[in-house]
Amino acid sequence: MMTAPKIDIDSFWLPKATSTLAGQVDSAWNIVLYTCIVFFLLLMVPTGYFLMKYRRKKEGEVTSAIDHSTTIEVVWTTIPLGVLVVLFFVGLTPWVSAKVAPAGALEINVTAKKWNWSFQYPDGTVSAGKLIVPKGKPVKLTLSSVDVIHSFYVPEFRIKQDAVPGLYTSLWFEATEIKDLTVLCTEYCGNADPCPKDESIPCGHSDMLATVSVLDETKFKEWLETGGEDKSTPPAERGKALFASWGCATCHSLDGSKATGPTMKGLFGRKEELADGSTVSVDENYLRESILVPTAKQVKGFPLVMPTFQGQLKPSQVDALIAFLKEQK
Ligand code: HEC
Ligand SMILES: [Cu+2]
Repeated sequence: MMTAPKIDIDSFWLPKATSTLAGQVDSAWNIVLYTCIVFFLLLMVPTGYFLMKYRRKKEGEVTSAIDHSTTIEVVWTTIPLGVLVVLFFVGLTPWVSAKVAPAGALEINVTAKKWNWSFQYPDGTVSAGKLIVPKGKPVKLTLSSVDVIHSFYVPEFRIKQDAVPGLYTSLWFEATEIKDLTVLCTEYCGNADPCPKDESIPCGHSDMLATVSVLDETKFKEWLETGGEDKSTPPAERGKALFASWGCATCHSLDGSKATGPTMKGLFGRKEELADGSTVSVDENYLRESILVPTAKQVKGFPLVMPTFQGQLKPSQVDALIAFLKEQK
């Protein structure tokens, strides 16, 4: 299990709201909740009272038989109907605002897969596990999934939307505070089985966490220009982070154990047996090709299930991954 996200609670039960939509969602929630509480009490308190007052007090007592009252029926039909019609519109208004993104919103494609999120920007920059957005600008997310249904949820923004394979869904938000928040996958499902022994490797929807970093506009532009690369960290270290955030670790172990794919332990320099009977020695070119065109050479004993990372990872990210893989002795 990954560590549970820390969420600031500043009202009685809701996490601190930090999007422009959140106010509307919270008022709708409060109106529905308090209406329900009022009606619950209106029904339950008299029920309790009548139970006491009209209980059978002595053996053989017979209740008076009232079988019809048009007035009461009209009252208990029209009042709830009126209340429900009002509640419908109370819910519809924020729902419509949450569905329709303002023109000129920054469009980001979100791809969900077992068990991580990646975010693609209009200029082609792809960021895995980290959604970077500017403060005070509308952002439209278009979601899709490559495998099963996932559900994108940022409690502080009060937005949630399923990511469905073969379908695009969307939502939008405008962040109001410079802050790091957590994206949760709220798809209600058990964990994958079997899970890797290393508990820091995400396994299951409940482990599918990502970060939303809200930056001010200049910092955001800087980040986008450099493609989110922090050049001050050594490549192997960046590679390590990429290996985790791009989900390589779900299929490749670092400790020699066999998973969906071959282990990365001792990979560099070894002679790899391929499915067609030939062998190849693992060098930088082989690693690069394995990441970008996994179907080019199939390792003996493994299925061709690795997704291609061509067009997703930048050349410098592939270099960083290779630097990291070379260190797995
Ligand atoms: C869905 C599972 C899966 C994911 C995710 C995955 N791989 Fe693979 N990978 C495989 C399988 C299976 C093979 C062996 C079959 C083949 O050659 O395509 C493989 C082969 C490789 C090889 C060649 C290994 C060898 O022993 O010769 C390398 C290198 C590699 N993957 C790196 C990566 C990196 C880096 C990532 C993340 C960016 C990644 N893989 C993500 C399943 C996966
Ligand atoms: Cu999920």
